[in-house]
Amino acid sequence: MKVKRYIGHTAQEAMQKVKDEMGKDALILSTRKIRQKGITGWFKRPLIEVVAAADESNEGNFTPRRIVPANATNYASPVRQDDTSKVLEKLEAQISNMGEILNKLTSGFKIMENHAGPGIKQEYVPYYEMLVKNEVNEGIAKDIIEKAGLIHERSSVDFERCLKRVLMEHIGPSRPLEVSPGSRKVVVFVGPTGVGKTTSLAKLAAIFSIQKQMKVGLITADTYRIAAVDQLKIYAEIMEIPLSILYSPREMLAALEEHRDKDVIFVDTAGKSIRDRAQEKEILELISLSKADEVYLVLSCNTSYSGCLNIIKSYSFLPDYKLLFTKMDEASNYGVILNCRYISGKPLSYIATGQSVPDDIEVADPNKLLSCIMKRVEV
Ligand SMILES: Nc1nc2c(ncn2[C@@H]2O[C@H](COP(=O)(O)OP(=O)(O)OP(=O)(O)O)[C@@H](O)[C@H]2O)c(=O)[nH]1
Ligand SMILES: [Mg+2]
Repeated sequence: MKVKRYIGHTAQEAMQKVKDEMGKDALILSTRKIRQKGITGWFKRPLIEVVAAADESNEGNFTPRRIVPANATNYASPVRQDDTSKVLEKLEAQISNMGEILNKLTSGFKIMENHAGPGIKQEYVPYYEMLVKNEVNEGIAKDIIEKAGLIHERSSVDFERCLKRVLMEHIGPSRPLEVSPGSRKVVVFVGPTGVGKTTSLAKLAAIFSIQKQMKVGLITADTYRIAAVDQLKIYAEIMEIPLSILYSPREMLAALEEHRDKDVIFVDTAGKSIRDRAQEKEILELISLSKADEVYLVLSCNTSYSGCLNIIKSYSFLPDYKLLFTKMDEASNYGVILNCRYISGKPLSYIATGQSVPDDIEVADPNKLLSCIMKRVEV
């Protein structure tokens, strides 16, 4: 099964792309209007995004089980109140993003002006700059360089090796999901809205059920939006995995009972906005009622440093969790992963690298991360 996103200037154009690539019977998962990137995008006609699925073995000859024309009637509808607030929210995010870019530029100039760096020995400055260029936060980069410097000065080991050692300690070992047949594991996905919780959950559900031949169950507690339930329903139908829908955390016990024979149960939750205390309570209830074995905090690699800081702070109510990163394909480098590891102290699990289910996810590889963070050394 392959899930892919198509963009067109009109619905017809996007649908034509779907037809051309996936065949005329591709399953349409969702359609929506999207704005073009950048401030100027708000003044241009919106584009149309269509997410479609097709069985890879049957591509071009796929018989849909059910067609869900999500949002299909929305094209001509006038701008509503919630659309306006979404536009404002996006504008705010873009403005804060611009602030972030300005900060980075200013700090870049500071490095150029004062080549000695922020209290760092001259010989280490190129490494500091390399980390900062790879979007490691300046304070974190300084701390890492200082730690490596201390090891270097106390030993005869060259600085680069010391730096790699310290970076490896901060990246830490990866802790992907381990499931053994018969021992039912409950895994809960939490995170901000739109980061890729449901898609990542579907990718792992497919890997565990199709590739690893485990008995998988799905539970969704995201009943705030009809489209959210439909999204997981479609994945569940395609993968032939049973799905239970919870309208209140209290229904968790009954749902678990429905999945009593499963090896692993994936629980999807609604995206949480920062400081939503009611939703925090609901997530905690879901975790405790399901006796969750693992919780994955899903974060997008597109998030700024201050964004990550706020998200990680806002999830400090969780007893424990692992970090799962998405949208690596849209990010320019890997510093964000190191920053989140450093701030949260929580282990890495998976990195998602695109929209295709189940292909675009991999176990976080510390060596690969290290070499990406250490790239472009200018010494
Ligand atoms: N480029 C890219 N897109 C991704 C990735 N993971 C998810 N997406 C896309 O991000 C969008 C949102 O994904 P969802 O899985 O619905 O996100 P969510 O966190 O469940 O969203 P809510 O339930 O609304 O909070 C979809 O268009 C996905 O296809 C990824 O690794 N790379
Ligand atoms: Mg979701």
